[in-house]
Amino acid sequence: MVIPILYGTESSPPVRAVLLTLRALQLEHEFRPLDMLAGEHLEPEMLRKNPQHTVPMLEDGEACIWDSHAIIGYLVNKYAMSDELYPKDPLQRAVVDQRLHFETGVLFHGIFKQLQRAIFKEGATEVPKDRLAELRDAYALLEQFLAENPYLAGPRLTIADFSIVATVSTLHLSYCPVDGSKYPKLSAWLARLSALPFYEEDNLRGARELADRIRAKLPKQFDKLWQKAFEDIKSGAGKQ
Ligand SMILES: N[C@@H](CCC(=O)N[C@@H](CS)C(=O)NCC(=O)O)C(=O)O
Repeated sequence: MVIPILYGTESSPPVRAVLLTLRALQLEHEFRPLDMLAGEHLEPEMLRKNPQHTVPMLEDGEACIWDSHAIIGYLVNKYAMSDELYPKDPLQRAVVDQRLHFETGVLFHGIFKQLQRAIFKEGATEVPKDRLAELRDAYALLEQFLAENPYLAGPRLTIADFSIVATVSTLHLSYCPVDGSKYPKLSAWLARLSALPFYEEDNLRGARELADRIRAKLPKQFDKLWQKAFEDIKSGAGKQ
């Protein structure tokens, strides 16, 4: 039997969104790690499979699918026993899709990638204030998304939670801890997700690895708040 192959690196938030989805589906798969710093994702064979050279990339038989949001929707559509993680009901699906687009446009490309550029390409040694303000605005929006429900797209866990927790946990551990006094629902949601079985293996390990690299570039901002963020996420503090 051919099993899906996931290419990527655990430090990448969108790769971890796929790992969380694969785990929820209990889907047998192979993980093929790519050394991005060595440019393995740019090898001709990989470019043939994904000319956009991004990870995650899923190979399922003859098909190559990239962009984490396309991958996790596909995995549920094709392999899930029910549509709970990605509801078929048009309105419920629209809410999940809105959250997924929020992850792509606002959290990942709008904020996370800009922060990465500032730190790793432009040599900033502190989180730029305007970026920090954008990140806090995004946290405030997520707090509103969670106003009525324990999960981002309603009463049940969906792929929107997997996609957003992979990025938010990274931002939380590296650039700006989610302050529970300002964002109590977001903080409780993070703790709720961090209590998932295998969360450490599927998300936290890679998030920590990346956060360690980022924080090494931000010596002044490695303070008690960051330490607390690490301890809380490990102990599941605030879980509800
Ligand atoms: N929106 C895409 C983002 C993918 C992305 O930019 N991944 C980064 C790693 S976190 C990457 O592959 N960078 C290498 C490159 O673009 O060449 C997704 O959700 O899959």
